[in-house]
Amino acid sequence: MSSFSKDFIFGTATSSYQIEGAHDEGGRTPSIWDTFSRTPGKVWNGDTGDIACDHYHRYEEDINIIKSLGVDSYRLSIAWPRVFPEQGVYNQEGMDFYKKLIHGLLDAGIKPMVTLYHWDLPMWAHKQGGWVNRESVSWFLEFAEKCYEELDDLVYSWITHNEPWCASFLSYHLGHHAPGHTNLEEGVKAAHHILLSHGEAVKLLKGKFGSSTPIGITLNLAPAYAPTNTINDQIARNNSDGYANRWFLDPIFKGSYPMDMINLFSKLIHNFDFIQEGDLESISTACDFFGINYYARSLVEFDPSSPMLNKGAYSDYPKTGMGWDISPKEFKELIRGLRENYTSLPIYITENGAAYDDFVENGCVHDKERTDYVEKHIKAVAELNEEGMNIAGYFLWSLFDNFEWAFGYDKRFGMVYVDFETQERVLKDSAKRYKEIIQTRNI
Ligand code: PNW
Repeated sequence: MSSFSKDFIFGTATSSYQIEGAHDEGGRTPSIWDTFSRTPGKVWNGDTGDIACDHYHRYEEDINIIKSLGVDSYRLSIAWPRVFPEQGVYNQEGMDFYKKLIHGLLDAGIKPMVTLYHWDLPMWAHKQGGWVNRESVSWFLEFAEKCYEELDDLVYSWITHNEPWCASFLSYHLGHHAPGHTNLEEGVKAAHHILLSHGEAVKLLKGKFGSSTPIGITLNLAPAYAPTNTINDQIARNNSDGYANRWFLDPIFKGSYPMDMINLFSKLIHNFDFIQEGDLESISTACDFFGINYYARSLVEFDPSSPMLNKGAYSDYPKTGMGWDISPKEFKELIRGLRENYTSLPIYITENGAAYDDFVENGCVHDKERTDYVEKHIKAVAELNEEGMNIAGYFLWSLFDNFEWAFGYDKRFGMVYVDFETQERVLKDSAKRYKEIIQTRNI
């Protein structure tokens, strides 16, 4: 048995577009996800976040659910188009929703961890190129500044960005997420501007605001493995690691982009002038903690026809409902590697969880597979801490079944089941088990 100290933070996480609904209320204007989800063929079943979990109207009931789980902290994100529905136009009503929500959490004894950007870029910003346009950095800073002004004395910690890889490469290069573009140069530029906006937002909080609220960034990291030791497979492994992980880790922690990836990208991108003098210094501004979203390892093999020279390889690991490998061992290897090569900052696991096909049976949801998945990863966290890896907290993704991006409502990640017809919420078995782990601080 392993135990957790009493100051270890157990939490759960959501994001604005995935749960709020009320897409046209309170002065909110559309984000790229409203547009993308309305574009035929982009999201499973044509699902949108118009209603989602209707959290915008039900946040009080939802705070009670969060409280009933016994978590120490709740990670939420702020919808930028609620706060700035048009360029330069601040909307107090939008901000007030988050004030009420955060006050409610504090009253319930729950520490709010707040992400500024979890992918709902306002359409007004997209119409000017979105993250591909360097101006996006100043738009983001204006948004961040308002959030700091209004909320900094209430939040427990800030996260500038959730998963820059998804917001850049998955969205502008691979086209699976909004805005659905398929251009490597756009992806690399978007990644750069997102990273730069992160560094500038850290400087703003610590400098002008003189705030001591901890601030960090969350990356999704997928440690890469190859099925064989052939040179070609090892090249594939290295490139996958470079594309998914090092392209973000290196600038944040080392102040440089990985040269092997610059070389690879330079076959398609001929001019890197968008990386300007001083940018990398800003991107590597010291943070207070590092957030990691971990779901699975990736197993890749060489593919001469693919732009990044790799493709998913056959893996015999058990899978979650997303088809992702259940890989807690690789999670431990990832954390050890980060400690060795990148950072000694406190680490928060800001997301970890699994999707399965759940259903309600006599008022219960017996999600044994999710419970197993969560137990395995929490146990790994405890063991990593026994090795001195300094993981400060664990946030289960997700509180609710919600709008799972390109998969719409087809994939359920919640520990609380949501009936999207009635909006009824039902605690799954995994939630009950999570509550027990938090109470006993043992696994
Ligand atoms: C993360 N991929 O997204 C997000 O932070 C959450 O909003 C999301 O619901 C959760 O993980 C589960 O998917 C990802 O395709 C989406 O590699 C897609 C990928 C990775 C992370």
